[in-house]
Amino acid sequence: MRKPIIAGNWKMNGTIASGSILIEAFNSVLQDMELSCDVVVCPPFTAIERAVALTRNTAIEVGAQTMDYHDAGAFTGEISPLMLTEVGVNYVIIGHSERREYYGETDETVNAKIKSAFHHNLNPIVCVGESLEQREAGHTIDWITSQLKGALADIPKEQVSQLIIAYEPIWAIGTGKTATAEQAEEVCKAIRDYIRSLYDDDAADAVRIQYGGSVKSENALEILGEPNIDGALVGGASLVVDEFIDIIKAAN
Ligand code: G2H
Repeated sequence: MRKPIIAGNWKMNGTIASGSILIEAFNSVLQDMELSCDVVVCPPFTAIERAVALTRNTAIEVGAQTMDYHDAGAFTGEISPLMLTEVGVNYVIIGHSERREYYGETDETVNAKIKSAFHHNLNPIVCVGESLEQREAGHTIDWITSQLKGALADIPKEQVSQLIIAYEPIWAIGTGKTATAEQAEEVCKAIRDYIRSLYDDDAADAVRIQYGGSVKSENALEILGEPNIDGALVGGASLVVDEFIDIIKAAN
C-alpha cells in the first residue's frame, strides 16, 4: 500500500534560528514514535542547510519550495536542482499556486521542473488546484485534469509512479476554509482515475496524492481517512509544533 506523506511548507516564514528550534522540537517528539509515514519539512532556502544538518539520522527529510529547471546559468535569483542536491535536499515542491499566481509558473514550467527533478533524484511534489470561480462554475475536474495533462507531458510511467501530487484548492489555502473530506476525496479520486487513464492501474495505485489547504490537527484525521488521500501538504499548521505533530499522528 501507499505510504502516507506529510510535508510542511513553511513558505516565506521564520529564520534559521526559529526553523532550528522548530526542527529540534519535532525531533524530540518523533524520535520516540514508530513512524509509518514519510515526514518532510520545506524551509526557506536560507534555512535549508541547517535543516538538513539537524535532520541527519532522523525520520525527517528536507524539501525545497521551488527550484529552476536548468542546472546552471544566467538565471538571476534562481536555485538549481544541483544546488539543492548539494545541500542534501531530496524533495521539491513544484507549481504551488502561489508560484503560479505571483511568479508566472505555468504547466509548461511545471513539466520542465518535474523532468529536471527526476533527472537529479529529487522527489517532486506537484501542486494542482482550482480557484473558487472555477469550482462554483463546475469546472474543477476539467481544470485539474488540464493542469495534470500539461504537467505530465512525456513523463514516463516509472516516474509517475513515484510522483507526489498535492491537490490544493486555491480557495482553501491560508484562508482557514478547508475543503470537506468528501470534496477533497472526490478530486483526489478523479486525479487517480486520470492517471489510470493516461497510464495504467499500477501507476494509478502507486502515485501518492496529498490534500493541502488549511490542514490542521482538528481536520487531519477525517481528511487523511479518505481512501484516495495519501497525506497532506501543510502550510500554517506546519509552523506550530503541536499542530504538525498531531497531523503526523493522524497519518501514522
Ligand atoms: C496550501 C498550504 C500548504 P495552508 O498552500 O501548501 O498552506 O495549510 O496554510 O493553507
